[in-house]
Amino acid sequence: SREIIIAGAQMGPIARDESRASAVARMVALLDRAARLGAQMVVFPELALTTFFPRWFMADQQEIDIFFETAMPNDAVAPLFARARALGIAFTFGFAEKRIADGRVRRFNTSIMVDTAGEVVAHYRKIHLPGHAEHEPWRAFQHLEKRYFEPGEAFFETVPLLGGRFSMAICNDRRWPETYREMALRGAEVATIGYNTPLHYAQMPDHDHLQSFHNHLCMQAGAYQNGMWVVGVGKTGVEEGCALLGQSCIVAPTGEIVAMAGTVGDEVIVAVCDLDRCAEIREHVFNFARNRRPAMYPLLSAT
Ligand code: ING
Repeated sequence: SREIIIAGAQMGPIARDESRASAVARMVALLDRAARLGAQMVVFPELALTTFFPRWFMADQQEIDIFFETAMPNDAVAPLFARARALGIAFTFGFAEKRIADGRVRRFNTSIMVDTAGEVVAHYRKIHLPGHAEHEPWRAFQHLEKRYFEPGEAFFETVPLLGGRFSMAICNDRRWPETYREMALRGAEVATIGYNTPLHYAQMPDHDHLQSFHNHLCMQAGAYQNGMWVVGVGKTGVEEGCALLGQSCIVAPTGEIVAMAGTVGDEVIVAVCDLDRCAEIREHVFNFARNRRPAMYPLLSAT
């Protein structure tokens, strides 16, 4: 068996004016608690350093850019990197990334993977951006990810770490079956997925009561149909008046939820994840080589 103890570090609300130092201090406290529980890897939510700012329309780019990091690592997250390195713990977290690339400023909803030595070993930039690009005042709150971020242009890579292979996704990505299949075809054994999910979905309020069900449905199906561990970790609670879904969870390759958060605040969940258990699925019911027939799904690979 290849057992890794993985923790999900769920976070409660981050206020609009909460400092990076405050959010990072909370992350360090969660890391310490995860360490006491034996964790070797800690997964933090999407946009873990700031409030979920796409809930507001802002016209002024300078105001928007307050929520972005222009370097990573940076001084604000140094205490987190230092503590994790001292503890020998790998971790992932999401943040708003502003970078200069190809001679122009680019902004992404990004997640990074940091190894046990404190080195950034992978970036992932959110591929499926939900929401809308223009101010829509009819909504109780905005969801302007399509305005504030560009879609990621790199694929779902896998990273060798702690004796396994890890892939990152972010929030809306977890709703798309393609996310998990692409990761699994690339050999991923664990998918880490941070999320910020409002309980209210403005275009379809009749589904609001289904947010919890859909959250787990997607990750349990993704885990089972691809024989992967899935670690889904939310930013939760009522954040600036907007209720965000909790129920962070760790899902086994069988699709079973083996750990789940019970609060809507800062909370650590932990599970012993035997990566060899992926084979229970990938060598049998979802043996891709033996049973999958990609030639019969030509539209799946069509752009
Ligand atoms: N948030 C939400 C998510 O995909 C959403 C958007 C909410 C989509 C509810 C569908 C239903 O979980 C982010 N940040 O992607």
